[in-house]
Amino acid sequence: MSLSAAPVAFITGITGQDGSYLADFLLEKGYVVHGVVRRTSSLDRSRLGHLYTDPEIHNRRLFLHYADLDDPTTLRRILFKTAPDEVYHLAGQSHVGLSFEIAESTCDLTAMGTLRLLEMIRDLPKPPRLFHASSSELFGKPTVAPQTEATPWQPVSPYGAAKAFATRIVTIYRDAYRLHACNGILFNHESPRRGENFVTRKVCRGAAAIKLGLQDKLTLGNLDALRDWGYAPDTVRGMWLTLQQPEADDYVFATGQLHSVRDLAAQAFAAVGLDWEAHVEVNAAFLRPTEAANLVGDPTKARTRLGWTPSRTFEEMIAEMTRAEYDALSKSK
Ligand code: NAP
Ligand code: F7E
Repeated sequence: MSLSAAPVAFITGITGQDGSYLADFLLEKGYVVHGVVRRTSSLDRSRLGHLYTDPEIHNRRLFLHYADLDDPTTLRRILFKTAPDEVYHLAGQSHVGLSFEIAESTCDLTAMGTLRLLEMIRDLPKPPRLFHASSSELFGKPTVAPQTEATPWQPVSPYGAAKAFATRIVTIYRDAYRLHACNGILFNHESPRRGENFVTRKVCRGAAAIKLGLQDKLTLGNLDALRDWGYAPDTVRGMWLTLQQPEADDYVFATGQLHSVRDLAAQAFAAVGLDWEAHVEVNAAFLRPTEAANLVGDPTKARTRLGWTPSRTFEEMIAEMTRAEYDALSKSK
């Protein structure tokens, strides 16, 4: 495909776990990809390193632009200049526990940031299709399980409340202005590129570090918490499938399987031949003021309409993540 005929994607949050996998996926499909990066004191964008250092890709098919969700003038200018066919809106403060500590900026970026982006898209000469990364945190403590696209929302965190606003405003703009705007209601999804302060990565890294003698103990919060943990590369495939449909719609992406933090620790420590109970301790500092519960998704709509299915089991994913931590820590030892 010639570059001028290639579809053009625009990703907010390209340096994050999902953004980096989505960039890999879209480049593989022949897209030209534009991504938003923030100015930081270090140029180390580790999740994009393999693309950034490839001269066939960087500044040929992958373009990075400095902007910020709270800098609408710049974002608007880049959107006009790049004229994307598809926008994937993944940027935001994504840590639920931290959203209690930095509530105002989390809500501004997540809720108002999405509204500002919709306003920009609405003004473009040819409005692109929009995917918004919504979250199972919408549901809070639902009374029905598993949750579907029709389950009522009752968020219990600043993050969840902000995602609820953002999700609803996407559907309002879809209906009011006929935008092709879609929500993916994403349940937890993990990978070796997960941020280090999310529980799966923290546990896999802790198990590997203890095995290598780099750490004695792993300190966690609520061991009884249950989550529906899927695999991030599967989720980004779902994002793309969502935007390829003739009608804009919302989809749940989930595995339908629940595991506890306890199960997670048992799996990760077993992967390096250790007994988790000998190494894990609990500290109330990692508990949250309120905690979502009973979150397990029903992906039937995504499966039947998009042909989407998860490619990894929880056990396979945790083994892969723990192996990746072990290899990385062994090299730096
Ligand atoms: P992540 O790894 O935390 O990445 C977040 C991305 O947002 C990073 O690229 C970050 O840039 C960028 N960002 C943060 N604040 C920004 C700002 N003010 N302006 C511009 N960019 C900003 O998150 P993720 O796991 O990839 O998740 C992607 C999206 O899906 C998020 O919206 C998240 O809330 C949502 N989601 C994720 C999950 C999950 O399980 N992963 C589940 C449901 C929903 P820096 O690299 O510069 O920090
Ligand atoms: O916590 C418990 C914690 O921070 C998972 C984000 O991607 O998914 C993610 O949010 C569970 C919670 O993810 C520790 O209390 C125990 O019950 O990995 P997490 P999250 O809060 O579920 C949703 C769908 C999103 O939308 C978010 O963007 O594990 N837990 N001990 C711990 N959690 C952390 N982080 N650290 C602990 O030590």
